[in-house]
Amino acid sequence: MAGKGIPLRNIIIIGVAVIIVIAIGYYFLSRSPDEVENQNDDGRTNHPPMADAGFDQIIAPGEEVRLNGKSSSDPDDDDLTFRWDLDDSLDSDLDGITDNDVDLMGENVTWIYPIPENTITYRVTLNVSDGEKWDKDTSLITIRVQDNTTPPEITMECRYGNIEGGPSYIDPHYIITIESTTSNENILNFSYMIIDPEENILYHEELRYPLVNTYNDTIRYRDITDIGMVSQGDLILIRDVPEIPEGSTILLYYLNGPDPVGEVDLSKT
Ligand SMILES: [Ca+2]
Ligand SMILES: [Ca+2]
Ligand SMILES: [Ca+2]
Ligand SMILES: [Ca+2]
Repeated sequence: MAGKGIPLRNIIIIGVAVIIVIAIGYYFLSRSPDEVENQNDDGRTNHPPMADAGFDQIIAPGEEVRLNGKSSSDPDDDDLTFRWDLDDSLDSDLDGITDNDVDLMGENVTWIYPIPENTITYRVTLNVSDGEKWDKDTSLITIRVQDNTTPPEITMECRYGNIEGGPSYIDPHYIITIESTTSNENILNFSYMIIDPEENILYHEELRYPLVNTYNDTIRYRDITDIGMVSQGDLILIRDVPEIPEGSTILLYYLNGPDPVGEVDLSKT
C-alpha cells in the first residue's frame, strides 16, 4: 500500500493552497469594482471633484471677464487645480481637441477677449482635478456688440393650436412664425413684450430667456433657420397657460429701441 497513494503531506499542502486561493478570490470579488478602482496606495477612497464653471455672462466689447471656479468642490476636500479653456471652437494646444486647452490656470482668472465686430458667444470649459480624478463644466460668455445698424423690420403671423413635440407642448399654444425680416440679427439683440387689450404688460423679457427649454416656460423661441439669428421660419411659441386674454399683442424690440420692429395680435381664430 505504501507509495501507491498520494502522501498525506502533499494532500495537506494542496488543501491549504486551495483554501488560500479561495480566500484571496473571495476578498477581491467581495469588493465592489468602484471600491477597488478608487482606492489609493494608502487605502483611502478618492472621489472625483465636481466642477462648476460659474454663471453665463454677457459683457461689453473690451470688458474684462472674470471667471470663478469657487463653486467647484471635492467630496474628500482635496486641493483642486483649475484649468480654463477659453474657447471651445479653438484648439490652442493643437492636439485635435478644442475644449481641453489650458489657456489659464487658477480658481479666479480674468481675461479680455478680442473686440468682435458682431455679438459673439464663447463657451468656456473649466477642468477641475484633485490630482487623480477630474470633472469639467462649461459656461457661456457673450460679448454683446451694440451697433448702430438700422433696426430690422419683421413681419410675423400667428395661429393657435397644438404643436408637435414633447409633454411640454400638450397645451394649446399661440404659434408665431417669423414671416420675413429685412436682416437677420442676433437673437440676443431682441426683447419681447406681450400686452393685453388694455395695454397692460403681461411679459417683457430679453428674447434669450425663452431659449431655455424648461417644462413650464410660457414662451419659447424655436430657432429653426440661421441658428442664433432671428430669421424667416423661426417660431415663437406662447403657451396659453395661464390664459392670455384674447386680443393681446406680442411686440419685438431691437436693441431696446423705443419702437417695436415687429408685432402681431395673438388671435385664436
Ligand atoms: Ca477627491
Ligand atoms: Ca486642445
Ligand atoms: Ca479651446
Ligand atoms: Ca434663426
